[in-house]
Amino acid sequence: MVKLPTTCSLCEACCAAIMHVEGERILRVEPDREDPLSGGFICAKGAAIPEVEADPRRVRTPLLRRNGELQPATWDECFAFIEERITAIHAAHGRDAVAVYAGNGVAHSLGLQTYLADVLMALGTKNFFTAGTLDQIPRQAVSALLYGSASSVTVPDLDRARLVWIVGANPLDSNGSMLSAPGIPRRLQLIQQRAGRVVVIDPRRTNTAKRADEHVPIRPSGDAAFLAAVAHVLLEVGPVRSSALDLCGDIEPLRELLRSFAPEHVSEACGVAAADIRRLALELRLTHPAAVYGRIGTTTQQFSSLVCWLIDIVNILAGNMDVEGGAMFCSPLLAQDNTLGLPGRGPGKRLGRWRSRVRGAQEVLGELPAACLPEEIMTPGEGQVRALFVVAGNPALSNPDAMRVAAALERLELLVCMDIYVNETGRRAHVVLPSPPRLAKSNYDVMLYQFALRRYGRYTPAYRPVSAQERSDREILLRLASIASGERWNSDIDALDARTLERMVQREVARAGSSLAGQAPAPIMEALSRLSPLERRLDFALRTGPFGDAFGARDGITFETLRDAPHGLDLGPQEPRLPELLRTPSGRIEWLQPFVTAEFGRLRDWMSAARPRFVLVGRRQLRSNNTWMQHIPSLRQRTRRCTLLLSRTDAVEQGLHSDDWVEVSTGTGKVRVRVEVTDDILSGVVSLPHGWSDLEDAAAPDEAVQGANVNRMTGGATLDPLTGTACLNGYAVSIRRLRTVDRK
Ligand SMILES: Nc1nc2c(c(=O)[nH]1)N[C@H]1C(S)=C(S)[C@@H](COP(=O)(O)OP(=O)(O)OC[C@H]3O[C@@H](n4cnc5c(=O)[nH]c(N)nc54)[C@H](O)[C@@H]3O)O[C@H]1N2
Ligand SMILES: Nc1nc2c(c(=O)[nH]1)N[C@H]1C(S)=C(S)[C@@H](COP(=O)(O)OP(=O)(O)OC[C@H]3O[C@@H](n4cnc5c(=O)[nH]c(N)nc54)[C@H](O)[C@@H]3O)O[C@H]1N2
Ligand code: SF4
Ligand SMILES: [Mo]
Repeated sequence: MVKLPTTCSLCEACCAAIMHVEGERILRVEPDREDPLSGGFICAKGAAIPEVEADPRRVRTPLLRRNGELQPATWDECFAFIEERITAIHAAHGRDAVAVYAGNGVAHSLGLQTYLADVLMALGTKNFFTAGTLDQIPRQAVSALLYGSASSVTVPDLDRARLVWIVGANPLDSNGSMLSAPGIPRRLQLIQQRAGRVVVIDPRRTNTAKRADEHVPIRPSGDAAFLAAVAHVLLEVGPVRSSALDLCGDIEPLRELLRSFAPEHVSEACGVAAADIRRLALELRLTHPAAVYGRIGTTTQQFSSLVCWLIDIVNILAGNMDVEGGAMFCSPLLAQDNTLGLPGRGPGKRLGRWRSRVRGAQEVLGELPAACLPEEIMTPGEGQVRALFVVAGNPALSNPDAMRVAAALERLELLVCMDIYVNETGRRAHVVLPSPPRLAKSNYDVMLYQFALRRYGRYTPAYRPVSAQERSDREILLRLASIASGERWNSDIDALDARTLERMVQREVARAGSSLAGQAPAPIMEALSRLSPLERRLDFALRTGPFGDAFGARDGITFETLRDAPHGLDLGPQEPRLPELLRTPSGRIEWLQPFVTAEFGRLRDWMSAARPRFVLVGRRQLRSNNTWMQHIPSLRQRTRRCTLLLSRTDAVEQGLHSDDWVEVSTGTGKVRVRVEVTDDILSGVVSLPHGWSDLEDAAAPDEAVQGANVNRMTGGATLDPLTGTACLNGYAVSIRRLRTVDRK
């Protein structure tokens, strides 16, 4: 038996773990107590890795649809089939006819995220969609506008803060998001032990709210009004001086924008008493360091981009932006766009470089809103999507207007899914291409360490090579890239890989302000050649990163430094990064954005509009992982139920009891679920988790994990105006009691 250091990587916490391995089997997984970031924490999902890896439902060979059924096939057959269809579609209908949907799994896989870029480059399609427009894109788009880089997203410095506001997030169950901080329960407890305070702002009294010092039950989507009032109060008492505030330049226009948002004016609309808003704002003004942090409840609601903007404004006005213990910009070990090039200034980011064909939604950070995907498949005309690659995602379940998505998927001339299961999307595919098992993959959480509490990275090499029946994610994606670029599927992928790497090196050497300035590409390529192709990419990003040795130009880290730290390479806590981090043309924080004025107008309308009787919000439960892992035995527990949470007051009024069945509906669709009456949710708000499939549509029907797909009801119509992100929280629903006979 061997004990292998690894990273769980199932969610964003990036817990360090030790796998006990015997032969091909993972016997158990335990926390790695030597790891400086996670300090000995894993959750039930991490402990379930052995079950996931041994799961008989896992796809272990490629599948190809024959006579209407997915059947085992050889890799060669699958690639040849894809090549034939893609070549024909490209020839007849052009580049945009082939689309890509990258799911959440991409963010958790080194091979997928590294080589997906190669596929996109080769495809040259504007139809690139990701789960990001169902998730964090408003946060990143606002950062791109204000600071010139989508990576410039702050994390709350939990380890040093004295006050933290958690807005629309439930890290006790989600384990944190855009915040890689394993062991959130302990970290929050330590804040309290330091006599600090944790405040949770959420319509539901979540597990995080229960542990907090104060819970502010806010009306769904009331955050923009609430935070505008907080900013209003901060301006009234006078903002705290800081370098972030200085970098904002003249803030007079901000007073004008926020003038009408006094607490007394917004209180009714957001459901928080004016006196409480003032008290909370003053506490934030007077407690240092402190941080306001927002997640899913702030980025997938009615005013997502405006709320993200307001969170930054509040952090800046309260003197908490970019200070230790406050809201901190991270330095990852790998290069990213806010560490490369000249510090303090840059070209900035422009949104809307292209538009979606059917509804003209604007491009955001290189992608189009996922909510547009079904119409791009269903609407005839030039540029209609006819083929789709789904990489580690499950849009049939996770995307808004899910029934329409499912119908659209069935219309495709080619649907290729890269996944380890046949999920509700894969069930409709022509080809399913499985990733190799965990033991045959190397790992580094590129995207997630961007939001780590510490300057940290941890690399796990593959324990064994891929077998003759398996293909690495790199190989699969490079073969798809070959096909997309018009070459044969079996052309030399190492040569393709090397050409891409060489282009990356050339581009970096030529970049103004590059740490490689003056170096020739050839010796750099030569230096990289000591490693495997995937490790070369990592080495290049490390050595051109903020702590890298710039290929000998300075002292710093290389791939070997990382490799020699199997329990994690920790370069300490985050440090302030302004103004160096900025990549805006002005070299300032460009806070005054045109979208804000328009959004405040929309907010005023919303504040005075009639209220729906019920609005729905989502929730995550500890033993879940979006649309997958439902069926894993140790995760099928009572804590994970697909019930509609309903407040006791509303239950009495509606004559409903726990376990009664109801039909919940919107103009888009309806679901049937059981009620769970609770004291932990605001009256007028109901909550249903996502990720459950309806029994009739389940890829693997299983009574024991039966649920309802909430995305049958979410509309693809109301999108965040700046980013096209779907509104998955705070939309109106109707509730109707079902009698036993109606349930048939
Ligand atoms: N109503 C509602 N809808 C939501 C949300 C919500 O809160 N409410 N949340 C949204 C959010 S935040 C997100 S991120 C999206 C997620 O949306 P998706 O990304 O579409 O769905 P996931 O279930 O995360 O899909 C991950 C897939 O990756 C696969 N996978 C796991 N490991 C591997 C691997 O090693 N290789 C490969 N190839 N595949 C692997 C899994 O089997 C699974 O099918 O859902 C969104 N949808
Ligand atoms: N166990 C588990 N962990 C996960 C996942 C999972 O499926 N299961 N998914 C992972 C993914 S992909 C992500 S993106 C993260 C998400 O991580 P989180 O954002 O922490 O997860 P949620 O539980 O969805 O928390 C969102 C909270 O927002 C609240 N909310 C809804 N609408 C509003 C609103 O208008 N205002 C305010 N203030 N609050 C509102 C909801 O009540 C809910 O408590 O979790 C990740 N971790
Ligand atoms: S918190 Fe996330 S990363 Fe940590 S063990 Fe659980 S699933 Fe894995
Ligand atoms: Mo997500």
